[in-house]
Amino acid sequence: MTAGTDSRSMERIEEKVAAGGRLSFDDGVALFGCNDLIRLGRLADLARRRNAGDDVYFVNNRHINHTNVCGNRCRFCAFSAVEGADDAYTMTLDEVLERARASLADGITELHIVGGEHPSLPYEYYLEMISALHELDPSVHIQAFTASEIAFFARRSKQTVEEVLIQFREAGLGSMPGGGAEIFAPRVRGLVCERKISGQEWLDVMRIAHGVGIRSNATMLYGHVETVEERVDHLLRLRELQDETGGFGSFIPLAFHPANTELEELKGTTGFEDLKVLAISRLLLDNFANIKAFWIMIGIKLAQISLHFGVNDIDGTVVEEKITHAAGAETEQAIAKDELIRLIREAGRIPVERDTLYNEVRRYED
Ligand code: V47
Repeated sequence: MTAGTDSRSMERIEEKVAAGGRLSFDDGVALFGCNDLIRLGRLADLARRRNAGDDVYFVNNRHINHTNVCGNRCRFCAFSAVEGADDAYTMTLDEVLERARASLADGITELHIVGGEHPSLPYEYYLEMISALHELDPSVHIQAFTASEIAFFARRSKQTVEEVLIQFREAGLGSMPGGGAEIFAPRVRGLVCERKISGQEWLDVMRIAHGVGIRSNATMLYGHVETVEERVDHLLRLRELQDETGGFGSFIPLAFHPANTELEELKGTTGFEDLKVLAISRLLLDNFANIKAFWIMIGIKLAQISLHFGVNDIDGTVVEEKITHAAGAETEQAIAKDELIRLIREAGRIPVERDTLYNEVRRYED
């Protein structure tokens, strides 16, 4: 334990959690000051069992990153490229459809689509993409476009965020992924993503999405220039919005990967830190049913261990991942369903294939 968090403070937090009480900002900071990882894990595991039970979810999905051209040029991002650069790419609608079609045979239930904020692609490109994917197989859920992309589409098409969301919903958009949140604090955004929408705007887009019936996820990019206080502030602002709308399906902490980014001098996160962030997220986000480990970012072995540190969702089969791999991720790009089932079983939990909205697709009990 660090000097900041004595055993007495931990006992007080443990009593609060055991009684089902809500943790404060100061409790959150104290938890980050605790280096007794097993103690944190045990507490998060208690909260996990109470909020989510023993089922561990995974989804049979495919990611598609249609373009890497982006005007935001975030300093933590190795994926984005300037229009016209050698490494810039933009898929045609046929290329997007071809990727989706190739995965339908594998029984995917979700397409997860995020890309750069391309300064010159027409608004219709995105709308047609969603319509065409929806027509290809209406039973596949389309989870697409971060809050930042949606705000960008609204600016480009000179419409309100609500109008844009309704058009996409009508075209076949099912829900939104949680990216683009980074860290809400203006200080951090000024340092790492000054052109991106503000933290407040991100929350406002999500509030509007939830209001028109589009559920979403939430993320936090950690391990770069943020302080512990800024992490806690981020988590509590998400908790506050979830109290208001109930529209978040899951929370995913994203471990910063520095290679090929403008923050390359920073070290990547450690396994210790990754587990700590997952456990504390479970403890602070008492109104989020699902805390998800994105195995692509923290590795499949740590993702398995995280099932005893507050996590109850291990994300998906993924198939193709470009954002973290551009930044030096050494994980595979895909994992077979059978392997996810084996990992979850070995951790003593029940594998449950889910759809995007957490409806059960198939339970794998022994
Ligand atoms: O918005 C960018 C992050 C996000 C780096 O909703 C980086 O289920 C680490 O949001 N190192 C995109 N992270 C991915 C994302 C996501 C992933 C999995 C599941 C879900 C979900 C959402 O990746 C970006 C940004 O926050 N990111 N660069 C990097 N170098």
